Amino acid sequence: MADEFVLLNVGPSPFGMRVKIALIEKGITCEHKDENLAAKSPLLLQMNPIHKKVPVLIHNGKPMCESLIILQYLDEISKDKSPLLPSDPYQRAHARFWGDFVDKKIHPTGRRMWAGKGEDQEAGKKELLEGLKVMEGELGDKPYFNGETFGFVDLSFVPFNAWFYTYEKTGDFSMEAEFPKLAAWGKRCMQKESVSKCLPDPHMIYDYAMARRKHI
Ligand code: GS8
Repeated sequence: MADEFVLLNVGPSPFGMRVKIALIEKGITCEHKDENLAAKSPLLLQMNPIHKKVPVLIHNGKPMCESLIILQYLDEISKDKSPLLPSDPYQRAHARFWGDFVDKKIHPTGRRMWAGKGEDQEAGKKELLEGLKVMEGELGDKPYFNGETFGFVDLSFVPFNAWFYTYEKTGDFSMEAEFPKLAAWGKRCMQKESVSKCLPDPHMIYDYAMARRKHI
């Protein structure tokens, strides 16, 4: 019997986008089920009873949670097709470090900025810009974070390319002017079909963020 994959997700989730891109990179066919986070399905609550969050990837009935862990799982079960993590153990640890940095220093600070107000928003902006500066330094003059090929760190970070517009609008700065290497990297990644297929229109993300903001 063929392997069965089901992804529980919501469209604007940068974490879900990671998994969608990885599935395409790995050539894995998957059923997609959209969740409503305001009324979570019994399936989501059953599959991710601890965090109750998306994405959840269900492989032959067995759930996996946490996007970076899901990416590593997909890489392990499909090693030969579009490898995501480098083969060298030190380089693998290095890539995991940067994926974790995105989760700790980009996503929460960006959210604090677009969802926050006043001093909180300013503090979020300051931290986000610091985080983006560090990412720009890590990318340097390489085409991708790992060097010549799209890999784990690119995949962890690229969904935020769809969020950059929201960051620019709510933080009143320009990615192109402040972080030209990241802006060019984002465009480079968008040339990959797996990425352009999975990243929503940045204006849609902005509308979603502004609508959410009213309820936070
Ligand atoms: C984060 C998942 C998450 O925050 C990962 O998969 O990498 N560390 C996890 N998911 C959000 C949607 S995206 O903002 C979520 O499911 N939120 C529902 C809730 O908090 O109730």
